[in-house]
This record gives sequence, structure tokens and C-alpha cells, in this order.
Amino acid sequence: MEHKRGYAEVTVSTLPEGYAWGIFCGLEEAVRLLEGYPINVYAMQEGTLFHPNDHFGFVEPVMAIEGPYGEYCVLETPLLGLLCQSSGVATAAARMKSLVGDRDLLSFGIRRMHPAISPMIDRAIYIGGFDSVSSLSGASLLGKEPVGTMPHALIIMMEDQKEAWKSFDELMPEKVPRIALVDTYYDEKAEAILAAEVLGDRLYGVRLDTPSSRRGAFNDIVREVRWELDTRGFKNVKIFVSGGIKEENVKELCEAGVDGFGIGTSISNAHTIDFALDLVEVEGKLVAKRGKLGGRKQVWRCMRCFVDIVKLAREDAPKCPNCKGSMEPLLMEVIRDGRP
Ligand code: PCP
Repeated sequence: MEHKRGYAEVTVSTLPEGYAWGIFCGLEEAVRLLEGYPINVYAMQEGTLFHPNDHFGFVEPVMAIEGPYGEYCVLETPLLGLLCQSSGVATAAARMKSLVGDRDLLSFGIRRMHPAISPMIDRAIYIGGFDSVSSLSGASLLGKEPVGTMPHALIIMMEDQKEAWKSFDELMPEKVPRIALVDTYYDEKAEAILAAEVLGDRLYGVRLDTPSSRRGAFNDIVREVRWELDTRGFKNVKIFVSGGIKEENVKELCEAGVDGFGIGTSISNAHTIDFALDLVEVEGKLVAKRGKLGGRKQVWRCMRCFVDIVKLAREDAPKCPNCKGSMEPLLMEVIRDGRP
């Protein structure tokens, strides 16, 4: 039995909260896990937007493994672990990016996660569309510079906001944007004006990490800060917000005038994607447990209409049901006979 060949596909039945799409992530690590085994592997590219179901409701595979089942069955659990969490984080990041548009998104989430998985989390967040990550390990994995802003501890240790902002400006490398934290002791409006007066043109932005006990209408606090800065001639100073930001908050904060967000836990602790690995062919014969579709498949996408169609891999490429144009295959060979 251990030599019987099995073709198994990775699919998800439903996405968290009924999301319409997800971001496939974790492929690079999955390839590292699977390489060296006598198998072939097919997958969507890292960072591909997938739908749980195609245009007609058929479940979309995002990855597939082919080979002697006994050789690769032990890899099912670690494989799914790599894909489910990375894809969950990348999906949450992409949803956030789709809400904020061109505004800046900084990843602040690793302080809530075990350090062993910080690099994976920041990598998935970046693939999902965040502009930068704050962990040294995650940035290094991505070949990027880590990005952050000053902490409250700087201001508290220096016992004076103005001294802290000035020292930050004097000592930090020029490439670091001067973003002053403006919620430590006084009202955000008062501290934002103070920071603008102290740093003048050198001030890139202010960050409001307003404690929840003082928040009230956070959107209105942002509006007030924007108004006060603008009326004093500091229109170029950007407003960043952080602390407890969730999907449901960002639309109103964007409307209030926020230019950038530092977002942590709501992304780093995202729902995982409930991928499963199921056999759909044994020795070339179509098989499927209840609830699954037998036979190796290809996912076709119309790049114009963004419509997906799932067909058996042996069938011809379909035409887009909307525009009748050609469709492109999404599952590509990523490992052949154990070699990536
Ligand atoms: C901010 C805030 C949260 C961090 C960002 C992540 O930290 O206090 O702890 O936010 P979230 O997980 O709630 O989205 P900083 O202001 O940089 O840290 P500190 O308060 O230590 O100065």
C-alpha cells in the first residue's frame, strides 16, 4: 500500500467570516518541507488571490501533491500548518490593504506572538500588502529594512516630549522618517502642535496611540489634529494611528484624515484558513470522500474578469463565461521528482 500512488489536493470549503477570497501564502516554506520526497507538487504562486469556489461553485484547489502516498502522508499536518496560518495572516493583511488604499500600513503585531513565528508572520503580512514590517527578523527574511517609530518609553525616560523628539531627530539616521508620538502626557492636539513647532519642516508625521481609556471618538480626535496642523501651516505633516485598530475602524479613520496605520494584533492573530488535503485519485482512478470532488484539476482564471473555472486537468482550457476570452492556468509545477 505504501507504494500506491495518490494525487491529493489542498482546498478550503469556507473562509473565515464568509470572506469571498483569500491570499495563498506559505508556498516557499511548503516547498522546503516537501523537497527531496519522490513527489511532484503543483501550486498557485505565493501571494495569489484565490476563491474557495469557482464561478459555478466548485471548490478550487490551491495546491496538489502526486506520488506514493505512503512517502508523503506524514507531511500532511506540517504542510497544512504552514499554509493555514501564513494564508490567514496574508488574507487579513490584504483585506486591510484593500480598505486603506494608498495609505501606509506598518506591521506592529509580533509583540503578541511567540518569537519563533515572528518572521513568518511579518513575511505573510508583507505578502498580503503591508508597506513595511517592524521586526528585525521579518524584515531580514524579506530583504527589507525594518520600520518603526519612537516608543512611549523614550519620552518617559527623557521626562519631556520636546527633548525626546529633538533627540530622536538629532540622533536617528536621516533615512528614518521623523514621526513624533503625540499622546504620552497631554491632549493629542496640543502635543501635535508642539511637535510641529519643535521639529518644523523635519517633522514627517505624528502618531496617535491614544489609550483606549481616553479614546472616545477617535475619529474626531484625528480630525481635530488635522485641523490644527493645517491651520498652522503644517499641511504636510502626516497622521499615523495605532493601538487596537481593526478592519471595522479603518474606513472612518481614513475619512477623518489618517495617512497611515500601525496595526498589530488584528492581523498577526488573524483567523487561520481551514485548508485540508484530500486524495482525489489513487493509481490514476478518480476517488473522493463525501463532500469532495474526484480527479486532478486545474484552476483557470480570466485575468480580465477575474472569474475562475475549475476543470479536470485533462480537459481543454475553458473560455471565460463572461467575456468569452482565454483563461490562464493557476496551478503550476513547483516540484518535480523531489526537486523544486
Ligand atoms: C502600539 C500600541 C500597541 C501596538 C502599537 C500594536 O505600540 O500600544 O501595543 O497595536 P495592536 O496590537 O493593538 O494593533 P507602541 O506605542 O509602539 O508601544 P509602547 O506603548 O510600548 O510605546
